[in-house]
Amino acid sequence: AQPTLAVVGADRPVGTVMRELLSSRRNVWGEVRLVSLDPAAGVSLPCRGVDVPVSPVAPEIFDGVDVAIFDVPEPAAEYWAPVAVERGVTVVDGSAAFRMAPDVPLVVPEVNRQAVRRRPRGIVSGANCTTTSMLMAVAPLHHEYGLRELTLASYQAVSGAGQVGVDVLHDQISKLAGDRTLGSRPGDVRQAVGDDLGPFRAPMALNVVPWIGDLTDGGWSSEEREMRNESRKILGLPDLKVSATCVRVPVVTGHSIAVHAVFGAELSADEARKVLRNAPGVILVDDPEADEFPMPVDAVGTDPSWVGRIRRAMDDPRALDFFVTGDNMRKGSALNTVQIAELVAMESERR
Ligand code: 2RA
Repeated sequence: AQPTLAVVGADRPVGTVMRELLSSRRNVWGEVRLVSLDPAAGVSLPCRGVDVPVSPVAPEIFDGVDVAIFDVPEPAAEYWAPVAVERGVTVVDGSAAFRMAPDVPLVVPEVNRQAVRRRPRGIVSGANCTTTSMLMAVAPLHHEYGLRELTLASYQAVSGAGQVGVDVLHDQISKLAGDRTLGSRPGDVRQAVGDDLGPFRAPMALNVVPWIGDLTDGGWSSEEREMRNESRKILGLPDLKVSATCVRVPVVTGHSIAVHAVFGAELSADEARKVLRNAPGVILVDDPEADEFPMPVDAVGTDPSWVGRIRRAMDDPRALDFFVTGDNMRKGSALNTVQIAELVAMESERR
């Protein structure tokens, strides 16, 4: 019999993308149960061409489920994942709750699919959305040339902060529309935007904000620390040097990363292009003369990581600079977790 899947958080934005993916990918699932954290859930939502009732989360909802994908905030994942595991479910969690636990594999299937096999806690984690898109391009180059160091700057969409982030950006843009004066200094949007900053620390419209997540030791944001720690874990390089600066930009969907990667061997931009052309889940878009660059406007709604602007560093023949963009709602979150769930299902079938 085909395995039973539960989607926990099916009514949230990432859950919505998951339902779209389940409706369009090769179907490996028997029953799909849609689950919400909302105790008043009861609506039906479309999935695989039919309306499926959404049940409020409860221990019994996991009875008979083989795999559960969680797209819920960390505290809810911490509470409900063990409840599901207790009932025999393999949990694929998209939150940061378990990512760095040594007994929980952290998986990007194109990079380290074999890691799903060892999951003593019954939980597999998907990585941070920025890390995932970036590693899709970095990992194939690492496998050929041996990665030594990463210097990263991210340009992250407001949807990474949830639907509220998207709503706040749209509200702020509406307030600014048509106003060419914008306060006493051109470009100073603070007054026009007002106090409603939503989940952000500063205005998002017509601005960039070099802060994502919480403050951690040494002034690093939690997002920057996650990029370092998760890259190390997924690539199996515990000593990899990683420095990231994570920045929120007024883009609705699509996280981008400027990457400076130092390798153990010399490589040319053409050699890198050849590797990336053959890498699964990567699209090479690298023709500046024809205005072809990887950008969120093009990557939104697509599965792969878009890579371009590949240059050999001017001062180091072992280093490359390039730009990566990926849809943070798809490969960054929903798609990656759905792929992991499919891997778990396939592997259980083989056993
Ligand atoms: C962000 N990476 O973009 C995070 C998503 N949780 O805010």
